[in-house]
Amino acid sequence: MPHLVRNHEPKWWKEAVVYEIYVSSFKDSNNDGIGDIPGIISKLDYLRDLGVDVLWISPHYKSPQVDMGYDISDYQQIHEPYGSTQDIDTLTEQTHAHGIKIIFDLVINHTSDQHPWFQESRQSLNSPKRDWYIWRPARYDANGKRCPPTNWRSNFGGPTWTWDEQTQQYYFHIYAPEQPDLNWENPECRQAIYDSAIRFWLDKGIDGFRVDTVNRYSKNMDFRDVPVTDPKDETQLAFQNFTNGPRIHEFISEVRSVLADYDVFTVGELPNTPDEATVMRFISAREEQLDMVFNFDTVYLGQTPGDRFSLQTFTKADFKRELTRWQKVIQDTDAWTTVFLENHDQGRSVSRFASDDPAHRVQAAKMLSVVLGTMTGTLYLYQGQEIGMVNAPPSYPVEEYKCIRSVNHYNKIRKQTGDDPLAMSEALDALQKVARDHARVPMQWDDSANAGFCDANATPWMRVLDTYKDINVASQVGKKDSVLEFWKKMVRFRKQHKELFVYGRFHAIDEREDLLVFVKEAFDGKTSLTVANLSDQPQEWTLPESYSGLKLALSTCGTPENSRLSEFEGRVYVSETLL
Ligand code: TEU
Ligand code: CA
Repeated sequence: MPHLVRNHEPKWWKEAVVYEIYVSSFKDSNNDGIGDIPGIISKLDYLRDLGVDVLWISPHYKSPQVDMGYDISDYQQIHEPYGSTQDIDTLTEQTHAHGIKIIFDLVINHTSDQHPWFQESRQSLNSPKRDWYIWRPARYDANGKRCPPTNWRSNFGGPTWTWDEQTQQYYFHIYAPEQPDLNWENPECRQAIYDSAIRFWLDKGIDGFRVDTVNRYSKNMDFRDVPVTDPKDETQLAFQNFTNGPRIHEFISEVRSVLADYDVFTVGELPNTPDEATVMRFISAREEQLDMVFNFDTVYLGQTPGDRFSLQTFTKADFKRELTRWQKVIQDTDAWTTVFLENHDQGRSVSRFASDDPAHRVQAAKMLSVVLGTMTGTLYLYQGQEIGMVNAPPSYPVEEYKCIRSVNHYNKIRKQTGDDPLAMSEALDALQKVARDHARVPMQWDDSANAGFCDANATPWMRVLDTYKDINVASQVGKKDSVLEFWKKMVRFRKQHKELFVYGRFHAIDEREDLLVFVKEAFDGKTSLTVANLSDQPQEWTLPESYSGLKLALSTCGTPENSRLSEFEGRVYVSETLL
């Protein structure tokens, strides 16, 4: 039944396919082993051919790189190995010349401890910038031992508080000690953030921001202990106390009013927020907060909220439920959503949600492309996803994991268990499944040594995965059955029928464990049906009676069979008028 109402006001950023570039690992132009801005510029033709509309550039700002640039020491300078101010201006200009827009990462929950603001803040108790960060006195236990103000655990392990010798107080940090949280309660501090981190770049003509950990600006400022749930650890999970705090919407409104003078969009990270009503307040258009957010419920599958490396099992039913949840929530509302399975903080989707077995991974990657490419929302791809890159294998040595979160976790287990072999092998297994490192290895461009990321005689900052010989751009360009060419086709198809795929109404129509089947309806009555076999076994399947008028438009399989789906096959059927 055509519903004849256009629910979502059309916007360019709703229709966009956004591609995230992790600068360090995309393309190294000068063989120092670190990806850089000229490297990105050299690949703009590739990105245009892929069909992406927006580039999201991971933090390129000056940084000591304790957390890969999410620790910024100067918002207006460039991390030197990445290039110069001239390079970033050229990137913006060249990206635009390719008909592509560009957004930057906005990291304003915290700075680096090397930022001049923090340097000044830590000088003395009456520094004019003392209140720009969150300082609290120590507590003392019954034995007179000095303790942090709360027992909260930071996101990278260890306390959220670090002692400062000079001024004899603790400062607060949700992430690493080298990433002190800015005090958003201080209006002067907020204005400095807006000028330095936001207006400065908008005035240069960028098209928006991916907003880092946006729901953590406001905390519970009364700082009380949480109940002990993990007696083994000196700190306790407490993320509820620094997520979606009491003033969060007020702060985001203010940010929004800074952005209001520009034609830009924002996509905010909304970690640890599964509650639908809470999310709606961030994404409903009339709330005037963010244009859309990343909900992490799908990529968190298999992890414990707040405790990434405590692995849990999850089923295909869990995957389907989480993946499709926001499709329905935004329906009949003025809210907008995102479609994604990867970013620089997550393992590879083929490995996590399908199969990286060499016998299946090409089919599996294409199947995920069919699913994502026909879902409602703004579609995000992460570098390497378009060629079906997979996680590092179980044999990957622990020394190769570089991410602060991975390293901290491994060291913590070593310390807690006295290097117990079983515990250590479990820890390594967890890294192999969900470490952030899998997304951060060099992009696989060709089959030369170092995969074309840098020259053979250079040393990449992270080792290139051995899979580069089989999974790389050069071997897929122009090859009909490749993951890359499939993604290109999918992106074109999505845009051609954007009323259906970008904006359409969604409903799931099959409850079989191994199949994901959903229908999309455009406001003018056009219909499509997506079917995906999530298993490594063929499945008997025929088009449901009520949709028998639809015609096969696309399949991941060379010769699709009438009543049977092959392993990891994905298909899209559409109303005849669309063919
Ligand atoms: O990550 C945001 C964040 O809160 C994550 O810790 C998230 O909760 C986690 O991935 C879920 O397990 C952002 C950046 O994407 C990340 O790279 C940074 O390390 C972090 O912020 C700090 O800036
Ligand atoms: Ca370089």
